[in-house]
Amino acid sequence: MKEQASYYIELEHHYGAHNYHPIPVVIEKAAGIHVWDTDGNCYFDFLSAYSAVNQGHCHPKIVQAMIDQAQKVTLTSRAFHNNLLGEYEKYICNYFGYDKVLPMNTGVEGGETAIKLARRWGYQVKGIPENNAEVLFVEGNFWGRTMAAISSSNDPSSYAGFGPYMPGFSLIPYNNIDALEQAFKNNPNIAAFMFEPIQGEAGVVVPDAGYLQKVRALCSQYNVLMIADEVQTGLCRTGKLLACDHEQIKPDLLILGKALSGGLLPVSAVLASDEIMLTIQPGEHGSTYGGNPLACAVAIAALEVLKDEKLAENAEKMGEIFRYRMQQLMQKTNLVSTVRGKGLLNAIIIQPFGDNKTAWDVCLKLKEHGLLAKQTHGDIIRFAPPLVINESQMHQACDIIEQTLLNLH
Ligand code: IF1
Repeated sequence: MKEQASYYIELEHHYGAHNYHPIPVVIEKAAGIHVWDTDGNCYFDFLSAYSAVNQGHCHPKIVQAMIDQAQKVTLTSRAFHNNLLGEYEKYICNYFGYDKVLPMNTGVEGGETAIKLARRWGYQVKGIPENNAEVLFVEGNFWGRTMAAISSSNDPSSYAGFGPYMPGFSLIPYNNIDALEQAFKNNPNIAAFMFEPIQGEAGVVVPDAGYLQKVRALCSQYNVLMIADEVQTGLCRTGKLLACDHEQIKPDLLILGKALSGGLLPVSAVLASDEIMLTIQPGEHGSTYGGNPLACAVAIAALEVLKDEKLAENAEKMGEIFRYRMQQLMQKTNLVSTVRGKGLLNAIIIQPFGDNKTAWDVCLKLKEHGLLAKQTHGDIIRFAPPLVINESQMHQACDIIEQTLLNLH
């Protein structure tokens, strides 16, 4: 007997931690840009699991790579070699143009790994006195939920009530080159500057044109490692392979995650030069599942799909259509005050309406009309469909957004 959606929601409420407040929909199946709930209703997925399914849900080629490898060997640990890890490491290093990769699992593990590498490089190469390395972050950053990640956050919903916090982190405003140079001038112990080329959780905050190039120049000038967190902006999401590619700059450390596996299992990676990567010796960092053969096979397939299906170019084109449609919508209603983004990482800002209804209420209505999206920070709705969306699907989805917003009361 098929259970009601409420049955599944109740189970989660009773037996699961209450660390999320999901939109009330119970997904049972997914393929490409669509998901289906337990009642058989079909939805456009305009969140893409926070940009983890850029290739589309359950991409056949990536699923097949997983099935094939799962029937050979899935996990050897790094205590032994296997016949996938080296092939994957060579593939991803050549794909992004770095000497070496350190494979991990989640995005936040990638961030933690990058900070450990930066501190090591700071002591061994830059000559910062032991235990004095500083890593600089920007206000509004989000790179995960670990103690280090929340220690670098200025968002109380991320850090409040979890102290004491990790030392050696400081914050400057995002998209502010003067503040960056001032920080570098004032503190010779800064090992790295870690930031998102476009801020995701902050609400798709796009910095001024030229910001990335100026950051690159200042980091080089002051011998500070530039760490780009491309966990959400990378892998074709913003219309280029990497968001850094919009300004033709190359970070010293590149953090990837999410769509690196096409949404099949957690796979993350940190890429860097030999000078940086070799500051960590055997036994000084690692992970049970980091670089496991199953993840390697899946990640190679996921990266091949990005190129084979020209998903950066499609994201660029479909993103233009989306922002154009939203700008048209802004002429018809004052509910939407802003649309911003790059490629298929976009967001709109919703003005309060009705009896103090918010973006959450809009998302509930969008769900009723067959499109799933999620609000962030109260008044912002992020729209990030899988990069395989085509022109007619994009127009259908924009029709739903338009009809929903024009009929709100
Ligand atoms: C949640 C959003 C939040 C990330 C960037 C690293 C990580 C993330 C730029 C860590 C993770 C996820 C986490 C998830 C919701 C989602 C998210 F920004 F994508 F919307 F929270 F802000 N760098 N973002 O965005 O990767 O360890 O999760 O694999 O925690 O609610 P992870």
